[in-house]
Amino acid sequence: MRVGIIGAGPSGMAQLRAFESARKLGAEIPDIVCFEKQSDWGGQWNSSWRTGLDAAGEPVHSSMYRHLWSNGPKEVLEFSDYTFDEHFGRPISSFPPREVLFDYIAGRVQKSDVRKYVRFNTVARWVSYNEDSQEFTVTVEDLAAQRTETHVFDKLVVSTGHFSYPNVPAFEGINSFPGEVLHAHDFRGAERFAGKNVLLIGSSYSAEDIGMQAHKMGAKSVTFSYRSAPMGFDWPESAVERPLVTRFEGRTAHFSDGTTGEFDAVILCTGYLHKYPFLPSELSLQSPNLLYPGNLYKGVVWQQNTNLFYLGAQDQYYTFNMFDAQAWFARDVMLGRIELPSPQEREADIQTWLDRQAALTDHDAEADFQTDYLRELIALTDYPEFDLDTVAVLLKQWMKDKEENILGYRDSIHRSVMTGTMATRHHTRWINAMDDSLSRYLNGPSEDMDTGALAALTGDAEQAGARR
Ligand code: FAD
Ligand code: NA7
Repeated sequence: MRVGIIGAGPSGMAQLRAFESARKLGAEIPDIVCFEKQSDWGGQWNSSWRTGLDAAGEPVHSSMYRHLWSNGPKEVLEFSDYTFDEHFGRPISSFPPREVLFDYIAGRVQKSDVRKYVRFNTVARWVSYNEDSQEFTVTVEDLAAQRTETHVFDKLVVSTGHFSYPNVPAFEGINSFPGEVLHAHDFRGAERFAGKNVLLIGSSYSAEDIGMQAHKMGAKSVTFSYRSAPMGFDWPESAVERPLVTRFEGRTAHFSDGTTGEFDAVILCTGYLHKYPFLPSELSLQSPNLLYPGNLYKGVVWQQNTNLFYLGAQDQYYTFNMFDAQAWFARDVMLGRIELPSPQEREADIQTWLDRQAALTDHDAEADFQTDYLRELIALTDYPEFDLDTVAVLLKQWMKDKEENILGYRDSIHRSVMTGTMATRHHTRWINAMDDSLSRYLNGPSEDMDTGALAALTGDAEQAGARR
């Protein structure tokens, strides 16, 4: 059997790891090739300053930015077969910055020697499926050699993510806005918004985090404009929520409640498109950003062609360990360890989840929904089980912490359900942390600073004293 994997972000890496885990336990595994258009793995977590096109002239994939710290507790995303304790050798805080999480996910796959399966700098251009031979033909371009090649597979895994193609709604007058207009995908850091009045359109994770990045970096004011509902956090004084922009006139935005505001910059935090330009429409997932996109049995298997698998296609409360659960499931379907039910039964199963999704009333219910989804998947494979009920409690606590202190929730600490280890408090409060590098994170402020300077830097005199 030949398995093709498109994308070596956390989901594709999970698929590689899933096969490796089976191989270690004595199973015969298929021939695997994973195509990754970037020069390294890590997907969104492998980010750079670049926007627009990357060095090879391909659309920049990552939407992450400087000073991006995990927006959920690491205890929710921890791998159950590779813990933070195992990777770092000591407890760390609950909300690490991007580079630290990149190090963690890369550490697991480096250890399991799966890099050999990945063709880096190789972009999937087109996929076709032959119904008679039941084979996929994948045309890829080796970007370094500037050469196209075709590869034939029996099974295909799509793990290219869905937070890279910006959803860009139109607003009257925005083309004449004299300041900067960008989508969250192209945001790389808020330093230049110091002293500026910033407008963010959208009311989800990107709006919240980029807005608070702007505040942290000294924006004069931060205004959020929502379509459906305000986020309702206890914002700092300089931040305010308004309903949707109806039009722009020069620098002035008009909101639907009749209020107006003058802005220096507009950031569209309006989400992303599911887009798979290398797939024909009959194989391509078309969905808004949902916890359960339709047409995927167990959120993974393409209903009309069960040789095709999608990983990480959901909106995400859980991430890395959910991709694992999906990858282990996809692996076992491919290896014939899990027999798929009839198309009608699969359809009924999908519908049950869609009905349940339609009835979700709030964020707590959404967290429970994805917890149950994960529970069902994990029970089907040998992916190491973990205490999902406790993780669900943690997810709800995290959302409560955000409500209580949107600038401070990342300073709270949580206990790992995998190891029982309590996270340590980070040496610097998030609002004061101006260096998001791995070395600064692990090594802390310079030891030769005097206590006063250290306290000023960390914003925590007591903690600084304790460290010394
Ligand atoms: P991706 O990470 O998007 O990886 C997809 C990979 O596919 C990339 O490496 C890409 O180069 C490759 N690829 C794409 N097209 C092709 C092609 N045609 N050919 C070959 N390769 C291709 N999650 C958290 O858990 N915590 C957070 O704090 C968090 N913050 C986030 C902040 C932002 C701004 C965004 C956008 C996402 C955030 N996420 C966070 C969610 C994040 O998407 C997941 O953690 C994870 O990266 C998804 O993994 P993936 O492998 O499914 O997709
Ligand atoms: P999300 O979570 O998909 O949210 C998209 C937001 O954009 C959401 O608030 C939408 O409002 C809003 N939106 C979409 N279209 C419009 C229009 N036309 N007008 C106004 N507002 C609109 O994307 P994010 O970027 O926040 O987060 C994606 C990932 O990145 C996530 O995993 C994070 O961890 C980081 P709605 O509520 O639908 O009215």
